[in-house]
Parts: sequence; C-alpha cells; structure tokens
Amino acid sequence: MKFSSGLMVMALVFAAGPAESEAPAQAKAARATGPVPEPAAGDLRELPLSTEPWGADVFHERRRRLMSQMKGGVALVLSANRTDNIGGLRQDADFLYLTGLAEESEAALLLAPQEPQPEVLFLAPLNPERERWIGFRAALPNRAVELRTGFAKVQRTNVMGAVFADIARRQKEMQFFGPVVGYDAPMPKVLEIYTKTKERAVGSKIQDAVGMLARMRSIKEPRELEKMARASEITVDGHLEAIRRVKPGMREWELKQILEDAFRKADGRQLAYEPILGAGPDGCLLHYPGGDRVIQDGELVLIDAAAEFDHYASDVTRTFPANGKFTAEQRRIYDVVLRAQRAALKKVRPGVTWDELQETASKVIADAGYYNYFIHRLGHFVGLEVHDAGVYAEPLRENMVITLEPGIYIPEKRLGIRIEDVVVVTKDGAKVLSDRLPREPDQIEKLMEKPKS
Ligand SMILES: [Mn+2]
Repeated sequence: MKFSSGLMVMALVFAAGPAESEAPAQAKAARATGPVPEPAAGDLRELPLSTEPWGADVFHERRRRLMSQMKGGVALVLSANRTDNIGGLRQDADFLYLTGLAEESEAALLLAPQEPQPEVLFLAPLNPERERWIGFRAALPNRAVELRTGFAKVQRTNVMGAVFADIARRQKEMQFFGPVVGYDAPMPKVLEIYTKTKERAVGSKIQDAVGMLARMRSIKEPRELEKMARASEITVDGHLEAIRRVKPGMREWELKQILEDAFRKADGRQLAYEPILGAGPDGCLLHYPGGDRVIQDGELVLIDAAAEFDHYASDVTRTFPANGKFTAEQRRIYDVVLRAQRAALKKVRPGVTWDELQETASKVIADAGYYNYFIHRLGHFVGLEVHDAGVYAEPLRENMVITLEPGIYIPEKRLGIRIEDVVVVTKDGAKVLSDRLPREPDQIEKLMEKPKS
C-alpha cells in the first residue's frame, strides 16, 4: 500500500467528494482542460475570475518547470494579505508569477512534485460580508474555478495546515525559496509555517532552495519582455511630457501630475512605484517623498518614475534643467554620470557579473573626483517588481532585465543627477528598452526648446 494512515487523515480533512477515492495515477491526470463553461447568469463576477495577464496554461507550465527543479519535497508560496476591504491588492510577485491570480488574498500554492496531486491551490474561506466589499467568490468544489485557475485541486486555507503537515511528513523536505532576512527582520511567514510544521511532522526538515524561484523569474520569457517593452514605452511618453512642460515656478507636485496623466493617457493604469521627483537639493534625496517645492530657475529636476503594464514594471530616471539649459558645471557633472552609464552598458552581455558592471561605473565616477557622491548600487533586476527577484552573485544571462542607474549627489551644491535605463541582456549585448528617451544633454536641451511665439 503506497499510502498508510496519511491518506485517511487527508480524506477526513478534505471532507472528500468522489475524486478523493481515486487512485493516485488517476488523480494526477485529473486536471481539467477544455473550454471554460459560460458562467450562469448572475455568476459573471464570481472570483477568481481568471489568471492575468495570460491564460492558465502559462502559469501551469511555470509550475511544472519549477517542480522539475525541485525534484522532490514540498513547498508553499503564499499570496499577499489584504488586511482591509479596500481593493487593488499588490500581489506577492512569486505567487503572481506562478498562478496569475492577481486579486487573491490570504491564498497559498502548494507544490509537491512526487505527490499524486503535485499542485494544490488554497483559497481563503468564504466571507459573505467581506465579499460585498471586494467581490463575490465561488463556493467549492467548482469546475469553472478549476478551469479558470488551471488547478485540478482547489481547497480552502483552513485545511492547509493539516494537508501540508501530512505531505511534509511523507516527502520529508520542505523547500524554502527565500528570501533570506537578518535576525532583526520579521520572520518570513512561510518559514514560520515550515518551522511549526517541522515540530509536528516528524522526520521532516527545511531544505535550502533559496534562489531557485528567483533565478527562474529573473530570466524573462518573450511574452514578459513584450510587456516590459510596453511598460517602458509608456514610461518614456510620461517622461517626455514632463521634460517638455516643466517651467521654473511650477511646484514639484504639478509636474508629477503632468507625468502621471501622461502615463495614464498612454495606457499605463498603474505606477510601478511612487514617483520620485525632486528639484535642486531635493534631487539628492534618493527616495524623496515630498513634492511641494517650487522648482527654481537654474535648478536641475530629477524624475525617477515608471508605469506598470499588465503587472510588469519599468524603471527610468532622467535629470534635466528646469529652464531648458544646463549650466557649465551641471553639464560637466552630468557628463560624468552619462559616461559611467555608457561604460557599464558597453559591458552588458551574458556572462558579465554585477560586480564587474559596478566597478566599471564606479571607476568612471571616482576618476572624475566624485567617489564620495555615488552612494547607491548601480542597478537591479526589474520585472513583476521594480526591484525584482534574481541572484546578484551569479553572472548575467540572456533575457534578464536590469537597470543601470549611476548617480552623483552633492547636497552642498544643491544638485543631484541620476540617469537610469531599463536594459535587456541579449545574446551578444544589450537592448535598452527606454532608449527613445534622450540622455545626451544636447538632445535634452533640444527637446526643451520652447516654440518661438
Ligand atoms: Mn531603479
């Protein structure tokens, strides 16, 4: 007998329908396929509606690829938690990547490649009062939900603890994908679940699989690159509008409004992150949250802002003179930043390391005498998150998407300059997704020339 008492425990917990008594081989083949039946009248908005931004098969295929790397064991990936009745959840990116379920809160995905049912989706229990605020949800079992989500097995999270412990005891290894955090940071929720389960599921242990999922997410599929190119086009449109329309005397928030309106007009419904927009000394604050400064004649304006398209982020920064003309000093320092970015960009290709790129840009800035004023890292991965998953200690590979964003910040000169572009690592080099947005100071000044009236 393949299952001992484990199966009985599960059957009890599941309050099983007929499918529970099927043999493992049959259960594995039970994933529903075929067209999604039309919902009955009145069920049209029954959640989860569908996967985003692609059909369920795309996410099923990703889970299959991840499980082929896991080989055995079991893993949980948790969704974000909605703690109020306000819509617009910022979904956990790992969960979104593997399920496409953007709005599911307090849900979880279980992966266990050697189990007869290798993947299970756990959804939060029904809560009729909450549902009147954020959407009606289907009762289970529900064939339409299985088809829309692409899961043969959909259960409620209130049975997840027992199901997970049972599988952990059988499969022995609970695979932890990360993130690794320090002792002073809160314990990742999934590690808390693993630790408690280890104490209960005798013989189970936590296995290091940190990086496995991040590595997969960091190499973009062609369909993801299309979304990111679109997000970058929208982002470029917004920056162009802001650069053309800035005027000394404007407040920072007015310019921010112009930028965000342009994003929306270009089909960017979401911001990838809260825009950073600062003039003069405000440009020196890396995550400047303010916005009520009056932009002064002679100041530089720094905008670090991007739109998101179909959950994929862009991330672009430009620095330009409020009055349309760089001063000689501003241009001299700007050129150092630009040279640093160009030098790093020239090195981007599969096999190069983050350290090599960082050293290349840092050297340009240090040689120009600004070592003390480049105070952050050169770049990061971009994707579903603006600071996306990836393994920084490993060489870059084809179809990774990164930013290159050197900067010089001199508070005593009331001047901050950063230039940031989104770059795809191609087979033999790099492709800049935000290339349509000028970087050269001459081009920026030309763009800012006001029509003579
Ligand atoms: Mn960035």
